[in-house]
Amino acid sequence: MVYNTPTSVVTIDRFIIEQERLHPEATGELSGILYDLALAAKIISSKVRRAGLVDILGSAEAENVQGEMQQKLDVFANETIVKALDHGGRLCAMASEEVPDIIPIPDGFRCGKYCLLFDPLDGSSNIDVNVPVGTVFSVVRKITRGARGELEDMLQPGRRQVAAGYVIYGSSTMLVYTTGQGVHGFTLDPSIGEFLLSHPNIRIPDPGRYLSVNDSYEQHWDEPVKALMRRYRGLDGERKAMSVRYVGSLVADFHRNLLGGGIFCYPANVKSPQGKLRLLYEANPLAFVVEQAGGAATDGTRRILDIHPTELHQRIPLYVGSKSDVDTASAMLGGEKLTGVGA
Ligand code: P6P
Repeated sequence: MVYNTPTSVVTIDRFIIEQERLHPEATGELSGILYDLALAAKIISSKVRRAGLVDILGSAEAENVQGEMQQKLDVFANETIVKALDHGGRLCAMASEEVPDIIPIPDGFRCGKYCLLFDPLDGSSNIDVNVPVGTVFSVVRKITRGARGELEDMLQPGRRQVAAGYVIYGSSTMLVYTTGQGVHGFTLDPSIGEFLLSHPNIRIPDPGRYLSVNDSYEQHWDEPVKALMRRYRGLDGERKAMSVRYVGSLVADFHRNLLGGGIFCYPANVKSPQGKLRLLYEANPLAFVVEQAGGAATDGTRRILDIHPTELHQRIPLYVGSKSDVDTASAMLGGEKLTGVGA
């Protein structure tokens, strides 16, 4: 991994403004969405970091409260994002993993030209064992007539995204995003409450070092998937074995592979015939990020960003990471050769 080490302290707000200046036609609405997402991330980070203190704080029935606390953290994260973004006048609707239907902009607030889709706190069950969790987000333009967002605005192929990224609440809190001008990472300095540019122009190493897959499902995979995993493990003599790293938290596994090179795989299996992960607010945003970092993403047969969604919470098999490793998946699973738009 090679970054242009920043020579000065660049806050995310300053970076967003500088990126906006690259687009004379920009109105600042997309920048406003990114500011508001960064604010929501700081608030969620503060709460997630204290989740482990529930027991120490002497709350009665720690087990129950801890369990309840986790569940509440999903709801808290969802409400934090909705409240941070529902009144800025930049969005016409939102969609959340936590909410069955689209979330309208409240009456009395102006509607904007963008839609936000997000998973507010993916992997929250990992919080009580201190495994990193994350927020994943995707922004698309409104395509329907009228002021208010509709389901059709949400059901756009991932190639129509104008921004996407994630926040990882790990050993540090990082916000990683793209607007189609490369991928940039910002680390939260809690002492000043600012996201500072720490990883400019992230490029995913290729070929990758890491294989992330839950092979407890191996018995449920079809033969091509089993052969693919044998290939990644170097068992068929066709390539060097990859190191297996899987923490069961999508954002954590994806982020490690983005920086270190590798592939995250969640194949379809008997339990989850369409895979487990969600297309609109997990696969699509991570696919946009990884392509902008020089990687690729497929469901095994199609480029993720070309898939036309049919349902808000639809699931999809996912192979995402270093391009040559994803191309191996496409070749062995009968998929299209991926060209992607990686910068
Ligand atoms: P499994 C967490 O529940 C999650 O949605 C993702 O963050 C993670 O990648 C996946 O599920 C793990 O699923 O079936 O391996 O436990």
